Amino acid sequence: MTLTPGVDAPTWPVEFAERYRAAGHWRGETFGGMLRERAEAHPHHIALVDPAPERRTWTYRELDERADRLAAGFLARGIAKGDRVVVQLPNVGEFVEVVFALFRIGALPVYALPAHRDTEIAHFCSFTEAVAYVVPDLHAGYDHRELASRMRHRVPGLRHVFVTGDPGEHTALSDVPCEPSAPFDGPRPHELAFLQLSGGTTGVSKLIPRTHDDYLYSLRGSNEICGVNAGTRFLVVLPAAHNFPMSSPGWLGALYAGGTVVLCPKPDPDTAFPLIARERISMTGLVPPLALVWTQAATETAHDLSSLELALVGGAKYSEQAARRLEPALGCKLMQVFGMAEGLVNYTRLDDDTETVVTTQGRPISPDDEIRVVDDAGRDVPDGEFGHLLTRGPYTIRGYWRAPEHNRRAFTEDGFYRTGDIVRRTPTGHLVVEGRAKDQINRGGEKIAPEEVENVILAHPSVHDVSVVAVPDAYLGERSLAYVILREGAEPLKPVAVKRFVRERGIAAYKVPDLVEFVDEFPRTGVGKVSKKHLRFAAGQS
Ligand code: OOB
Repeated sequence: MTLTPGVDAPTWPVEFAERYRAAGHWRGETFGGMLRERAEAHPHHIALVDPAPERRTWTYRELDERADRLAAGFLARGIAKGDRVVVQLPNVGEFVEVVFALFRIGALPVYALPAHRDTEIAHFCSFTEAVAYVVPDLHAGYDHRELASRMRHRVPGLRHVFVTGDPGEHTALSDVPCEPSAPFDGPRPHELAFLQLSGGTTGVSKLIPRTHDDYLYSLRGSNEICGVNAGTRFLVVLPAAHNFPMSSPGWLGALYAGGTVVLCPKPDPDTAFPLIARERISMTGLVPPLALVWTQAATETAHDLSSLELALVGGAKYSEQAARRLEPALGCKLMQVFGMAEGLVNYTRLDDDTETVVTTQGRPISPDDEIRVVDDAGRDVPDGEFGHLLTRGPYTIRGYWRAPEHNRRAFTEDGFYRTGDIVRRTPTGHLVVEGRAKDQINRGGEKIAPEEVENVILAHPSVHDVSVVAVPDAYLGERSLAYVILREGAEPLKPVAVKRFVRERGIAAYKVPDLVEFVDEFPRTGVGKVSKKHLRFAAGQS
C-alpha cells in the first residue's frame, strides 16, 4: 500500500515545499540512497559498533549490503512499500540494519521504546495496522517473544514477528535476509520515512509522520551545528529509537556524515565510561538526570574520557547549576538541546559564551524555522516575556498521522505547531524553557501523558476517580503522583497496590506513578473540571 504524505497526514502546502527546496533544505535524498552513497564513498570505514556481548562492527559497505539483503528478505515475505512495521529493539546493531532495510523498501518503521508493554504496543500495532513487529528475545530480563505472542492474538493484521536471538515460536531475524533479486521501487524523498512517537498529552501516543526530505535536512543542520564529520565517533547512550539520540545529531546524523556510531547497551557510567575510553568516543547525547550522574562519576573515574569533545544535554530542563558543572567534570564542551519529535530542534552553539550555554536551551537549526511566542489569546509577546511557543518550518510536521481532530487543536490554521511549551526568547534569539502548558509529565526526559495512566488506574474496581500530576524532583526534574479517590465503601488500598495494578495492566514501567496519595475530593476549576494546577501546587508543597 503506497502512502502519500497528504493523505494519511497533512503535509506542507506546495508553496512552502517549493520554498524549502529552493533554499536547498530539501535536497531530494532518501535514507536508503544516503547509505548507498556513503558505502560507495568509503566502503571500508567503520559505520557501526555493537560492543556487547562480543564486539561486532559493520563497515559502510557491510551495513549497506546487509540492508539490501534484509530488504530483499522482508519483500519476499510480503512486506511492501507503505507497510508499517513496529520496531522495538534496544541499542543493538540489528536495530540499524532493520530500519535501513525498511527505509530501502519504503516500509515505515514505527519506533517503539524497549520499555513499552502490551498497552502501548497493541495501540501502535492496531492503530498503524502494522504487518510486522520486530523484537529482541529477552531484554533487561523481559521476554519480548511472549509480548509478541499476545500481540499476534490481539491484532489480527499482524502477520510477522521477527526476533533477534532465539525466536521461540516466531521467525528469527537472522533467517530473513536473502539475495536481492529484481530491483524494486523505493520511496521518493517527499514520502514518509517513519512514524516517530509523540510524548503525548492525551490517552494514547500520537504518531509523527516524518519524510525523508525533512528529517535529512534536520540531520544536515544538526551536523553542521555540532561539527559532526567522518571522524566523529558518536556514542548512543539513550534508547536509539528516541528522536534525540537518533537525530540530534544522533546516530543517523553520524551516519549521514560518514562517521562511526557506537551503541551503548546501558547508560550508566560503569558501562559507558569504559566504552568511551576504548572506542575513543568524541560525542554523545544525555538527558539531564544522566548528565548529573555522569558529572558526579567523572570526578572519580579511572577511565580516560579525554576523547570526548561534546556532550549534548536535552529532553528536559537542565538546571543552570548542573550545566555549569558538566564541562569541568567531563572535560568536554556542553551543548543544550531543546527539541521535539514533531520537528523543531534548538541548540546552543559551539561559539556561544558560557553564560548562554548554561542559561538557555539554544536557538533553532534553520533560518526558516518560524518561531512565535504568544499569550493565551494568541497575540505575540515581546522578547523577554513568557508565552506559548508555536513553530512552523522545513522539518516540523503539519499534522499527526491519522488524527484530524487532534490536529485541529494541536496546530493553528496557518500550520504552526502548538508545542505546549512556555518559553521566552532572548535578544539573540535563544529560547529559555520556562515551563509547560500541556498536560504532560517530563520524568527526566521520559514523557508521560497523565490521561493514559489515569485511564489505567480508573479500571481498578475500588477507584472512583484519579488525577495524575507532576511533582518536582531534585534528580529527575519531575516525578508522577496519582491522587486517588476511592469508591464509597471500598476496602482501603495501599499505594503499592495501585502501582502493582498499573504495572500488571501492561504499561511501560516509567509510567507507573512514583507516588500515590488518597484524597476525598479534588480541587475544581470554576467550570467544575479537576484543577490540575491546584493539584500540582498542592503536590509541590508536600
Ligand atoms: C525530545 O523530544 P520529545 O518529543 O520526547 O519531547 C519534546 C518535549 C518538548 O516539547 C519539551 O516539553 C521537552 O520535551 N524538552 C525540553 C528540552 N528538550 C525537550 N524541556 C526543557 N529543556 C529542554 N532542553 O525530548 C527531544 C527531541 C530532540 C532533541 C532533544 C530532545
